[in-house]
Amino acid sequence: MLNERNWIVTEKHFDLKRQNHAETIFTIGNGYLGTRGAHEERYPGEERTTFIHGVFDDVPIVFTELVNAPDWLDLTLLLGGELFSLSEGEILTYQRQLDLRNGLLTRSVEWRSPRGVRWQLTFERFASLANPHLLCQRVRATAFENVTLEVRSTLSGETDNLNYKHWDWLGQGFQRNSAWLHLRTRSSGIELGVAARLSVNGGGNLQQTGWDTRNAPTLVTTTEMKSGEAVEIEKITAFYTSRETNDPQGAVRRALETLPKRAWEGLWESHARAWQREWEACDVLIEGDDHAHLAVRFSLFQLLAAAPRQDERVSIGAKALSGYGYRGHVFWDTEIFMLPFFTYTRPEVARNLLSYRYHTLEGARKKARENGYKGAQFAWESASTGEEVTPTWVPHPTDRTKLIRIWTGDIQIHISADVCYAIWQYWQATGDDDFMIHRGAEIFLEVARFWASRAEWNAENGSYEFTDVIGPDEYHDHVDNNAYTNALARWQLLTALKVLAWLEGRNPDKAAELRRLLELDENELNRWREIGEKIYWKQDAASGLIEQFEGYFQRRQIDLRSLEPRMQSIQSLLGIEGANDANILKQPDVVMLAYVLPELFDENSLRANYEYYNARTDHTFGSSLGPAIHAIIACRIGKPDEAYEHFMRAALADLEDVRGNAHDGIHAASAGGIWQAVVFGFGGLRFDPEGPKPFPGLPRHWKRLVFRIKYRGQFYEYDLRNSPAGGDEG
Ligand code: IFM
Repeated sequence: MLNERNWIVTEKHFDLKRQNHAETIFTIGNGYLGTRGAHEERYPGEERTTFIHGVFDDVPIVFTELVNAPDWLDLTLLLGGELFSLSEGEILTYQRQLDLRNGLLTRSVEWRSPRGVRWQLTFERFASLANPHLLCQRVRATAFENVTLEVRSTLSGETDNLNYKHWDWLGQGFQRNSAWLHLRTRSSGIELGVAARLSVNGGGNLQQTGWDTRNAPTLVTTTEMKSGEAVEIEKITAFYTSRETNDPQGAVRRALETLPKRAWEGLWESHARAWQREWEACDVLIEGDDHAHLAVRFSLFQLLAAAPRQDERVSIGAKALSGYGYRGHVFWDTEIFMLPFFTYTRPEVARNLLSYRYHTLEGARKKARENGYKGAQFAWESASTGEEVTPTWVPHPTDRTKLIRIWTGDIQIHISADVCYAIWQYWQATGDDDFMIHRGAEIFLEVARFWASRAEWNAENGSYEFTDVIGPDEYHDHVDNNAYTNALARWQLLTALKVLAWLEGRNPDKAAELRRLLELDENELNRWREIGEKIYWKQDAASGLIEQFEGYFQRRQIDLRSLEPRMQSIQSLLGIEGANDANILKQPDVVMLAYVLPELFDENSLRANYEYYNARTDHTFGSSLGPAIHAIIACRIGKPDEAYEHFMRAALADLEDVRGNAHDGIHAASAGGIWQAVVFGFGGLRFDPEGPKPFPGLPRHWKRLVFRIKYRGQFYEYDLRNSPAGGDEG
């Protein structure tokens, strides 16, 4: 399936105005760290960041954030004494390419210096997938005059997060061609070792020197180049933190010492093989739509680049490892949007991501306790401990004199059920009983306990209610009986009972241990059933329409079409209160429910709810999480063209920056949603007792769709084609 087309993302022009968007797009990573695509040389306004999974540190307002690690890209080139910078001189040719097959980022430039010397330069870099502690760079430089080339490489511990500093200096070392730094984060006390080795091959009269400047050791090599002769610069950097070893600075030095003199080729081979194995598990082929095909692969690449393979104490944040957006915090984005991709193609990664929720269960218990509830309430935004890290107040986006109260951390409670939903889906898909026995079941029971303590009995209508919540649609806060929240709570409570019953049969000792540990008795279990069965639920019998929350139908009716064309979200147009009072949604809510729990909808009600809410959703500037879900439901009601429109809105969110915010980092949830839209939307994949089965409905112009999944240990590949008449064949 690994065909030759649609693997390369290309940038044809150097454009500083769009540099932050390009940095996001050209992010590379290996599941240990991610590095934005800043250039080797520096430019004003750049965001050169490397985030290492799990390296969080305290910061005002957002509590904690992923820390920008020391920059490993830095290479300053002095070409015949002139500083190489694309802002100076003349760019004769320019091309930057990310090869999605293997994460190789290449930049080829022909440049005439201000003094008129012509240079040909090729920069390459990759973050090894085979050994995620190693980062590799190579530069080939050819001058068309006899000149001196000077290469400087600084390892700087002065990096910051948008001006906020997290690193304290502990030590450093400097040798002929290598340097190392030992740092520690200020509050969380995570130690980091970083070392770099610089070698220059070619030219004559090679001299290596440098400066052992405190917190910025700099390696310097000069060589005399002859006109037309190529010189090759190789730089290998190693990172370790105290999260993996007690001796990070020793580990990085050893990592470099054991490498051969010229290490690129060997490291490249094992790296490229590792990527090939990844793609063999999950590649998607789309024939007839190169644009969509590249966008799908780009999304999968970014998910794979952020997928923790060696660490089960971290998860993927909303912007993966590619930008400052949401500061590395983890949302339901991971469980509901990204996880299905991993569950069905790379279950080992899915297990790690779910284990993160197990390891942060204490934080969820704390949150429940502090809010006066029982059990475990997962944080809306989570970081290393699982405690709530949603900011409470943030500066107003346009009026900096004002603060906005963010309520999601207080009352967007559906996430606790979403985590369980993802565990259940993983368990169904993999049959990983071990995970359910030792981790999943405890989470299920603790979350059920939370729901039961959060539910309120309403004697008047004879049901249990969840009042004062935020559902998936965040334009509406402080609402009562949000349909998504209530349905997921019901599902969770009743499924927790099933999980416990299963555990009692499968591993009675573990069941007894959990009952003892959690002090669970029959009364409590009966109460879960009673609440689950009596949760408030309202659906119009004739139309099948579900009210998103109590009173939603009475909100101010706005015809979205009357506000088009617009370049801002409905919330910015109407203000927070204005949007809250109106009937426009930021993202699917009842439609989201239709996707997550399809058994609650028959054909008519699926159509009725989709049509109703689709017309009232801010698809263009609401949440990026929405379009992929709308695409799936549009497929299910037989509207492939409309589905395709939603799908492309999701697929191009990053590559073409359709929302104008891709500079903050990739839309990782959307990336996961795109895979789901392909597989469960256009591919129509469903699971019944006999196994997975596709019910395809390809967009008219797609000739062929091929994808593969792993289900209960077996691989399945689907090769779906559009028949010439326009229908499709499985
Ligand atoms: O989790 C999402 C939410 O659904 C919409 N606002 C952004 C969050 C992070 O992506």
